[in-house]
Amino acid sequence: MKTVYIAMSADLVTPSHVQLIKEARKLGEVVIGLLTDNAVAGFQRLPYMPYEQRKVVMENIVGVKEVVAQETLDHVPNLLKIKPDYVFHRDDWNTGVLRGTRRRVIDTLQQWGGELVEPDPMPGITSTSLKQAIREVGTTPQMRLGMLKRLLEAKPLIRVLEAHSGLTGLIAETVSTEGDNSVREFDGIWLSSLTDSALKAKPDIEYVDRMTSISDILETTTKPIIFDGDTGGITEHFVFMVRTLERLGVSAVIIEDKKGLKRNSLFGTDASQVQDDVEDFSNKITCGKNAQVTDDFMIIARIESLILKAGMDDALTRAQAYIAAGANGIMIHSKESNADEIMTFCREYAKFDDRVPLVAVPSTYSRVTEDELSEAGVSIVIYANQLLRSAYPAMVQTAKSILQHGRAAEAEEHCLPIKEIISLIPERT
Ligand code: SPV
Ligand code: MG
Repeated sequence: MKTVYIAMSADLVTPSHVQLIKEARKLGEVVIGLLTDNAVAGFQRLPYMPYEQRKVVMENIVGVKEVVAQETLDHVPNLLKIKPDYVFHRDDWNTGVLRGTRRRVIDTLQQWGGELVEPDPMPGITSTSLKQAIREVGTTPQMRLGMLKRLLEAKPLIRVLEAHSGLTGLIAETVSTEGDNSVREFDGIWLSSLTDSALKAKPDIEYVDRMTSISDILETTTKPIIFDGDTGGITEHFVFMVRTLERLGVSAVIIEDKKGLKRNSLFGTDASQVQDDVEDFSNKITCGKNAQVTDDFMIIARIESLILKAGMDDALTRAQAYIAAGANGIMIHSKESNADEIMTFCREYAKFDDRVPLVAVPSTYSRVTEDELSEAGVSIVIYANQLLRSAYPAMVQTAKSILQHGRAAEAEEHCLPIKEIISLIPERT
């Protein structure tokens, strides 16, 4: 009996998958190389279903002899082990990020006279229509909540973009760029207190109601959400915040170790701000952890020592204390124009025996690259305010142009065409 190998991620199984397996079955026994979460995360967004769930589905499809894990996008390691007579793949990977993978499959099969078989894609099912279908299906609070932990296990660096409305949520959800071997996307969404407040023309002082923006963003997105919880309020209130966020399917809350009237960190010492006592803030973390219902919700402790000029030793002592109190992550914040103090913190942090994922927010030190942060041990990079900061000057420019010219014609070239704005959000039928 000959062997046919088919690699797939099988997140949304369609008649096209079943058809492919049926055709493959005519040539031999079908082995599915099911891409692990790590393999998929390396080149596109994480599957909705974790590997184990996708495996159960594929093992129960008629015609599948065996499901094996494919740990990389590259089929070669599995091909060398299995030495299949055929590899089946839809004839849709000659261009785009998979073309290099296809080339290596052909070269490897040649070693034992294997053959690549490429049936035409099934009419009516394109990857675009599938992506659209997935977005329509959406996600559940439980699935979304667990997604951040899964991402942390599957990817060395998680890239998170701020959103403050349904529309900016859509940008974080859908914008992507294609490189040679991967599609780059944002992995998650940051609900910033600064941009939520600025949008309502209020200062960032824990005053505005954030529920509308959470609700709008939940509606237009499926990616994991990290909520900027400010100080978390008093401990007795924070426990309710934890449960509310969990119920909504938010993956993590970041709380900062300040007390009293909170001001935005980027004021630094220009505004009077008071850092919380280590013991009190640690207690808040522990109470939050005790209050949560799910296993996957993360409480991330944000250290303001560098912002408030309390020194590196203070920052490191607090990191240790907050981890001991149960924090699932540490965000170290800085408002310096370069990443030097962040890098020093990372170097010292790497020596800790007990470590949790590190979060950085390179707003003022924006020249640092994701690769440099990742190399230093950072797991989550948050782009905390760039969407709102870029939208505001564009809107002011348009307003000025209309005033200057006494008409809107000159502003048109900077505007989204009317045809596009009216169809930007598809109507649900
Ligand atoms: C926010 O985005 O609201 C933050 C990050 O908390 S910062 O503005 O840098 O304090
Ligand atoms: Mg904030």
